[in-house]
Amino acid sequence: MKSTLLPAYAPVSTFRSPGDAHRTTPEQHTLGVVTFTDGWARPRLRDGHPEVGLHLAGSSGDGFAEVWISPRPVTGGEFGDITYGHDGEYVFCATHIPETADYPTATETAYSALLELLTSLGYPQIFRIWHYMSDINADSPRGMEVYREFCVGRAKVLERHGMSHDMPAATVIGAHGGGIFLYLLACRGGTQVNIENPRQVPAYHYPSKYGPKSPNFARATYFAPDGPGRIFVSGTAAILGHQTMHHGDVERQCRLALGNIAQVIGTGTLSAYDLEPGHGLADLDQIKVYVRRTEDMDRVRRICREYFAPTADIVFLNADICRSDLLVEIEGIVA
Ligand code: 3HB
Repeated sequence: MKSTLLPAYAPVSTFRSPGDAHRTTPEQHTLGVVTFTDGWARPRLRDGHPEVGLHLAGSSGDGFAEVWISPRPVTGGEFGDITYGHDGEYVFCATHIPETADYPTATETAYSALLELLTSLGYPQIFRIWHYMSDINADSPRGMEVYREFCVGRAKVLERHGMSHDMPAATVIGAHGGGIFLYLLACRGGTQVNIENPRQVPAYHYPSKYGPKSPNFARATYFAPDGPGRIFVSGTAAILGHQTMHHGDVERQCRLALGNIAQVIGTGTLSAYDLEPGHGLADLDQIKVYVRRTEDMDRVRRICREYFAPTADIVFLNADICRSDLLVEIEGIVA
């Protein structure tokens, strides 16, 4: 018998031009919009759903919009600094931490508020989360890298909630201004499996040389409503074990990042979680490729074309990455 707790559809995103981001039809409602352009904007409600603007330079001049759509009517709301849209099965939440000298405390406050909201709205299960932060590799006034300070604040909240090892696929990547922007997708229920890469040490167990608190995320998350599942692949880079490989060599870093994704979504890894079938890189869609140095963009684009389906939604963005020795990071979704 089917469980009535399971949602009947999986949330879908499309990449559109920013001008087209708010188009809806009677069958297609908007759960949330994230624009990637040459300026940032705090999360706000627009036409009844959340919209947040990230400053990331893309390969095309006008930028793009990541639009999360739902077949159901969406109710928008605000809770402190959080803007959200929900449809009875899923919620999209976005929040913003302005630039501050104290990211650990500000991150702790923001994460606590998010968890409180998700509990009170009744969507406790987070299955994908994204963070974009300015000055990600810069030192704070305390002399710690901004990314590491963010990890400290995040870890504190998750430890308190007993969720340290329970987090889903994530991205933490640089942005060109504005502090930290965070958005996530959560649901009431559904089958969720957080997946690790056998070639990589789980981020939870990174040694302290990468920061006083380890990052809290899985390499990918399989999420299945009452229907076919999808795999949300985290921001993935040239890391084996816990070490950055191929310093300074963008081509080899890019190929290793692609290899890591192939490993995570392939039959060998998924079968260990009783998930099937396995997938290949040609099955990845809604792909974001983050490239640290603008001069590497064309090279990375050429390499990615060898592996991804020509029909896939794919964008190339100029962004800093959580370790200063990483030159490329790639994320996507297998539908
Ligand atoms: C994270 O700290 O959650 C994270 C960082 C990344 C990629 C994915 C997740 O660089």
